[in-house]
This record gives sequence, structure tokens and C-alpha cells, in this order.
Amino acid sequence: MAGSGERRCQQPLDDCLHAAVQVALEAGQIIRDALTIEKRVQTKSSAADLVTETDELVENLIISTLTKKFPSHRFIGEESVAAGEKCILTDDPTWIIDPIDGTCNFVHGAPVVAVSIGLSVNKELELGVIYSCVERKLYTGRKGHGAFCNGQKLQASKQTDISKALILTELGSIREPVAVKMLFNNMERLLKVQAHGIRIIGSAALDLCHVATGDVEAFYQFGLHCWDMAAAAVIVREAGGIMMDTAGGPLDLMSRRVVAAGTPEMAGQIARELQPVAYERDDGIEGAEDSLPQ
Ligand code: LIP
Repeated sequence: MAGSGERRCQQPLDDCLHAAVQVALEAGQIIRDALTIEKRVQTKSSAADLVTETDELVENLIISTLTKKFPSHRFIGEESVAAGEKCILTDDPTWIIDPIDGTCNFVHGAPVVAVSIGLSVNKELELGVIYSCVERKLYTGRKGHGAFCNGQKLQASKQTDISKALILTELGSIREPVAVKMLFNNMERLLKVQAHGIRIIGSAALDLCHVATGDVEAFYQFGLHCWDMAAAAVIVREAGGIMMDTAGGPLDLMSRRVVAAGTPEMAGQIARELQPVAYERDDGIEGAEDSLPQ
């Protein structure tokens, strides 16, 4: 019997997942072909917040392909929002898209890049597809149906002790000295509690896939966007992991902050060490911290 998400979606979610996988693979080929060629690079919110013609090309491909199949569905895309579109989540079926997660890596030809496509229905994340284009690793997750990488079922780490944790994070593109200092202070605090190590790879979506596979115990970040974590949230949860707010409550997709881990104990220990770094919400809604629990 179709769940409320499926009813509102008017199409079987399996069809949505299949369509997202097909277009992610197609986009992956375009990104691989463009990885080592000359690129037209522009900046957005800061000198380190980059966009190329391939980001726009891939986003347009994904939106036009999914619109043909699902004409009533809505879209939140990184480059559409950068071009002025609203970033408001409604109950309508909404695809949340990051055409190239790891654009800075892409600009430099570094192969840590991914396509990220999530689907929210009734403000609930129902499915996620992340394609690590160069590794040719396809991560998928569907609420209540598990998470997979190239067909292999995923299980997040069951480690509960932070002193045995390998942790991923990102510094993002903010360069204000105060914020940068706070980002490094947070890393110092986690090293003080004897975490095995902290790594930065330049793609939040792939960081979260490493949490889902159990390669690492946790990921946290201040400053990422809803399109960096929407698809990954389904994949991490369906792998038995947890995604929550850095203040300890439920994940707020628009809040620009997240802690993800294999176990609630690990997520809790990390959250307790973190000093919050404030960013303007993706939906721009002032004081709406607790409005969008996911
Ligand atoms: C990137 C994120 C990363 C964040 C960067 C940027 P993009 O996404 O994956 O976590 O630190 O600032 O947002 O811009 O490459 O899609």
C-alpha cells in the first residue's frame, strides 16, 4: 500500500529513484570528461566559493530530465538558488540537487567530486542518490529500504567511543578570521579528547557517504547547505547511522549545520565538544531554528 510520501508523489518512489540514478550516471560522465580540461571559473559568496559552466550544465540537465518525468515536482538546486531562486521546502515533492559537490576539487582537477540528488515529500526526505563520478561509486538510499553502494548493503560504524574515532569535517568557503578561528578551535577540541584523527576531503556529500559505509565514525560541519546533505541524510540513516543538529536536536536541513555518526553515542560526544559557528539559514528565515526537524 503506497505510503503518504508515495501518494503525494503521484508516482512510485521506485520510479523516482530509478530516474535519479539514470540522470546521476549521465551527469557523472559529463563531469569526468570535464575534470581535466580548462574551465571558466566564477566566484559566488566568497573568493573560495566557486562555480563553473559544468556545474550549471549538469544542474540544468538534472532539472530538465526530472521535470520531463515528473512535471508537478519542484526543485531546489545549488546554482538555481545562487541565481536567485528561493530555497523554501514545501510539502510538494521537491528534488534537492547539488550538481557537483566538491566544485573546488573539480576546478583543480582533484577527483573527489560527486553528484547529489535527494527527494523530499511532505518535508520528509524519502530517497537519496550520490554518485562519486571518478571512483564510479553509486550510493543510494530509500527510506525504509536500506542504503547501498554499487549494490552492496551499507552499515555504518558501531563505535561509541570518541577516542577511537576517525572524524571528517569541512572548512567550507568562509574566510572571515573569527569564523576560521572557531572552525580550527572545534578541531582542536576534538583532538584534545583523543579522537584518532580529523580529515578534510572537500565534499560534504562524500564525507557523509564515508559515514554510511563505516569507513569513518563521524562527520560534522558548520556552513554546508541543504543540497550538500539532503541525499546523504537518507543514505546515512538507512545505513543505521544518525544525522542530527550540532546542538543535539533533530536535523534541520536549512540550518547550515550537522553532526552525523554511526551511533547516537558518538554523535552526542562530538556535539558536546563543538562550539557553534553561525551562518544565515538557507531558507533565510530568521529565528526558525526548530521549524524543520528532519
Ligand atoms: C562544498 C561542500 C563542502 C563545503 C564547501 C562547499 P560545493 O559544496 O561539499 O562541504 O565545505 O563550502 O559548499 O560548493 O562543492 O557543492
